[in-house]
Amino acid sequence: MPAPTTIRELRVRAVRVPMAEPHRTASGVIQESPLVLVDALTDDGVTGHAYVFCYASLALKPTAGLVSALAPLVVGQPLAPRVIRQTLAQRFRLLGPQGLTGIAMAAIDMALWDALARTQGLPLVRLLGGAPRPIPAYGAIGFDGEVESARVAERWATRGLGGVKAKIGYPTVAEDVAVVRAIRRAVGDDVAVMVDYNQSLSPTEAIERGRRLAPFDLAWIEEPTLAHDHTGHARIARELATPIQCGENWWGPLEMRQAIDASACDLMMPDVMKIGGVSGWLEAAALGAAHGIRLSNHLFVEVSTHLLAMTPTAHWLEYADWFNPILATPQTLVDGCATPDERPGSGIEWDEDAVARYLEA
Ligand code: SMN
Ligand code: MG
Repeated sequence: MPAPTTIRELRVRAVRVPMAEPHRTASGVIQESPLVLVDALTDDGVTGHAYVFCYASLALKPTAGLVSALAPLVVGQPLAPRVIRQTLAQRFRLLGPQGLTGIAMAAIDMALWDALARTQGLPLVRLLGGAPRPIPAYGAIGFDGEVESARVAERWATRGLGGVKAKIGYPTVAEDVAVVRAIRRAVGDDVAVMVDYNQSLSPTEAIERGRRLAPFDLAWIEEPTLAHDHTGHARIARELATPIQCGENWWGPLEMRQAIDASACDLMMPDVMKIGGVSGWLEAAALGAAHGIRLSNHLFVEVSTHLLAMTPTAHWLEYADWFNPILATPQTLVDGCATPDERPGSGIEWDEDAVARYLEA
């Protein structure tokens, strides 16, 4: 038997990638993408790539520092991402596997899976026993008012996307209704329209506002209340006919299980980073399949395209191009769908010139 591939080195870099347009939500504005890039070098000459999104630039250096601090637990070990995940999880049992520690573990996990797929000469979707297939994509609309929201919605629809998702949660329900009405008018009845409150309402307000949005045939209402308030979400889901969507802020498959146990929502959209990397997603996909719950992703378009393609209950791909400036081969869309391609790995290659430009000293 050949000796198992081992991990030779972890390289960690931090970049701040400017956004073409700021992304406004009911819970704050994102002006740039603070990303930590991880390269996992193996002893057979393969390098795996992954990035994590720190949301706020102030978290960039602490996250990069955490990933670097974990290198001694990883370097010299066999390239077995699920084993490494257990080692790291055990290491963080007392400190806690959430927040920056969770992000650091996911960064390593995703880089190791990318390396493993490359070592095997397979795209990630095939390594995981799936096959490339097209996943329908939707585009994002910021918290930008009636006119701009309708304009952006029309732009996505013209590009062939079958769905659009608008940030709402304006000061009044009348404004929410006006924005959704304008979007529906702009895209017609055949494009799916979703809305995202980014946790900005109380459960009671969410029920009141959700009822006023009923005439617009929304595909879902996302995070109407606090992300970790599963009981509150369950109340909303019980009262409204429109499906409730949650998941981008769940830390690990255990929290997803708690949300399922609470009947918190109808649809789920784990974030591959917060759910625990590729290893965490595999557990989430199994939970989704066992419970018959449709799953979408949150950001991380390339690796999520591979993962959705092998997820039995895959629903929508959230498309975003924010991180494209540092990617040599960003995910493409054809007829409004993303399909993982046949290159080995999870679809991530750096544009090294761009990385050098945005590198944080
Ligand atoms: C979102 C929020 C914050 C940063 C990125 C994305 C959002 C989404 O809730 O659903 O895409
Ligand atoms: Mg969201």
